[in-house]
Formats: sequence, C-alpha cells, structure tokens
Amino acid sequence: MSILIGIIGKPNVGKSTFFSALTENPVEIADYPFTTIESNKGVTYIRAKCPETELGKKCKPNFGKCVNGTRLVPVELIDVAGLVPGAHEGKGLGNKFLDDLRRADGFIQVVDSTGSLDQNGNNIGRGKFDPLEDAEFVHNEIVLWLANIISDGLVRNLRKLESEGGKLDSIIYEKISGLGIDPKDVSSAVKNAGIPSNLKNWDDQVTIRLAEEIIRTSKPRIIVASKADKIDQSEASKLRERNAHVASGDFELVLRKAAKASLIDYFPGDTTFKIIDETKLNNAQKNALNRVREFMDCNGGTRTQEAIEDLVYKVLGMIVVYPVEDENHWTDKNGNILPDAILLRRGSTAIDLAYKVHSDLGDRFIRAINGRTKRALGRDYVLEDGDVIKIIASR
Ligand SMILES: Nc1nc2c(ncn2[C@@H]2O[C@H](COP(=O)(O)OP(=O)(O)OP(=O)(O)O)[C@@H](O)[C@H]2O)c(=O)[nH]1
Ligand SMILES: [Mg+2]
Repeated sequence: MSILIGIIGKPNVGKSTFFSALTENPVEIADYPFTTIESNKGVTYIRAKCPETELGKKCKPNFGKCVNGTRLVPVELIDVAGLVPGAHEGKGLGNKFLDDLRRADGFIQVVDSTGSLDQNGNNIGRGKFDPLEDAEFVHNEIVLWLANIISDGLVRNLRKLESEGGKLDSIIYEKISGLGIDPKDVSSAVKNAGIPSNLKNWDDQVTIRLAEEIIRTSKPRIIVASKADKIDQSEASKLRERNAHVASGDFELVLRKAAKASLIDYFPGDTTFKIIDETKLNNAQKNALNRVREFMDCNGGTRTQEAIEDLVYKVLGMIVVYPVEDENHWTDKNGNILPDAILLRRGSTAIDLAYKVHSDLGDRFIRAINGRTKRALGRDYVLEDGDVIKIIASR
C-alpha cells in the first residue's frame, strides 16, 4: 500500500549506507564496488503533521508511529546493485536487478560528493571525477532498461495495430502495466515522444524517446551527494548550486545507532542531537559525535531524512490523507484514533482514496465525508494535505 522509492547509482557511492541509515536495517557496506548483489528492501518513515493535535487525544497508527504530533508515515525503500555504463548490454551486474525497481514511484540517485570514484566505482583519488557526471549515464541506463521492456514484441504489436486498428496508448500501457505508471502519463508520453505518423517508420530512437518521456514524468529522481562529511563547505555549496542534496548517510547511520543504544536523543531530521549521559561514552564515541555535530551545524543536519521528504513531498507532490470510519471521533470501527496515514499524489480525489484503501471500497463508493467540516463530498472532491475522510460505500 505504501509508496516505493529506489536507491540507485554507480557502485560504491554509498547507496547501502544511505539505505541502512534510513531503514535502520543492517546491510552489507564496504569500500569496494558491487558489495550489494541482491537488492535490500526496507521501510523508512517520513514526517507529517498528525491531526491528533486537533483532537487532544493520542492516535493509534496501524503502521509507523506518532511522536508528539509528528506522524511517521511508512515509505518502502529498495537498495539495488551499482549500475555502470553499458549495464543494459550486460556490463557490471547487467541491469536484471532493475526489474526490482519496476514498482518504484521515484528514485534517489546517490553520487559520491568527494569525486573519488570512476564510473565503475573504483577509487581513482580525491577530486578526480566530477561527482555529478554519473547522473546522466545512470538516467540513460534506466531509460534503456525501459526501452527494452517496451521493445519486447513491439514489432508484432505495431503490425497488429496497423491491420486491426486500436490505440497505441493502450498497447504501450499494457506492455509496462507492471510498472505502476498512471495511464494518463503514458498517454501524454505517447503524445510528446514525436512518434512518426506512419508506424512503419518507428525505429529504436522512437522507443528510446518514448521511454525517456515516461521516466521523466512518472519516475522522478533527486540526486543525493553523499559522503559530504569528507568535503569542504565551498565544494558543498557548488554541489547545492547544481541541485544536489548534500548529505552524509554515514553520519545519519551513526546518529540512528547512537539513539537506538540510548546514548543520544535524536529524532530523524532534527538539526542537532543531545547526549543523554556523557559518562556512558568512550573517547572514540565522543570524537565521532563531535564530528557529526560539526557537520550538522554547517549543513543544518545530516540532510538524509530531508532528502527523502523532499522527493516525496516536493518532487512527487504527495500529500497525506487520514481515512477513518467514524467521522466524529476520527476512529476505525474498533475505536482506534487515526489508524491510517496514506500518501497520495496531489490532485487525487475521494474516489482515488477509496480505491487506495480497498478496491472494493472504490467499487461501492457512494460519497465521502470531511471529518472536519462534516460536509458530504463527491467522488471528484480533490483531497487536501491532512484531510480526515470517511468513505461511505454501499453494502
Ligand atoms: N565518510 C563517509 N563514507 C561513506 C558514506 N556513505 C558510504 N560511505 C562509505 O563508502 C563505502 C561504500 O558504501 P556502500 O554503502 O557500501 O556503497 P554502495 O553504493 O552500496 O556500494 P555497492 O553496493 O558496491 O554498489 C563504504 O566504505 C562506506 O562506509 C558517508 O556518508 N560518509
Ligand atoms: Mg550497496
């Protein structure tokens, strides 16, 4: 039910570290390329303002939790093997593992802010490589992967379309139906990809243009320049100017572990932390935490939590909606307050929410009720961030 974000990038840039920091799952991390072979899957949480504060009562989330009115909404993450140029032709580990990303709603591409790794993830010395250079080839490999999926059986499909008629949009949509892409996005990509009016003139470049359009609109990406604890402020601001999120996955990992061990008070996304009891720390721990604090002071936190929240809220344009069964008490049928927090794209309607909760609820939808105003809402009501909604369905 939750959304899925894929963590991608060339080998050795810090993808698994970033994943582990966000999900608190221990995974293999090492300073050489292709440490990760099988994908790692986990759950992270993004912050939202919980309507419980308006009720003055504690909510009871089915998933995630709520801390002082900050609701933690689950988001699935998947960390895959490193991508190298030519992966679609089988270079490196090839791109078979990209199939694990089929259902992804968006991507976080991790790059190495220190510019020390060549395209295959081998260390060639500090600053020898433009940290953002991989952005383009990684994007191309994803596009070529999708183009391969579209190409499969395409000649036959196009021939059939010419002889029997039908809609190109529907054919393309069917081919990529496992990718969780909105049919509207497919139609607009078909429109914008410069498809020749005579389908006999369709060549590989057309397929690539179509794949590019689809990826651009339906699988957006942000760039995270990680390992930023190893660069100076002028390098960091240059990367920021080029739209990268400058972050340290490693420092976030340190903070999460220290918080779990009750050594510090730290809430993911905070711009600082508090040591609980100085006497419990050895010198190495004190030094490590001092370095983390210095980084946070300069950068406004480790910027790890912020990166994923930026992708979900700003780039993907998601809002959080709270479906309830009792519009007066904001509970489910067992009396649990605000049990679910659901992420939906901005512009989603009451009927979209009904289908997201349960396909049956969508099929039997009669109307919705706004939990705040108690007004009846039709199926086309456009949801707002933080809405509390009851759905009324036929029996
Ligand atoms: N200083 C610092 N080191 C980091 C950071 N993130 C990762 N590293 C180090 O970089 C190396 C590679 O990290 P991984 O997380 O395994 O990288 P990956 O991208 O998953 O690598 P592959 O699975 O091989 O593609 C390890 O030695 C990490 O400890 C960071 O934010 N700061
Ligand atoms: Mg890895």
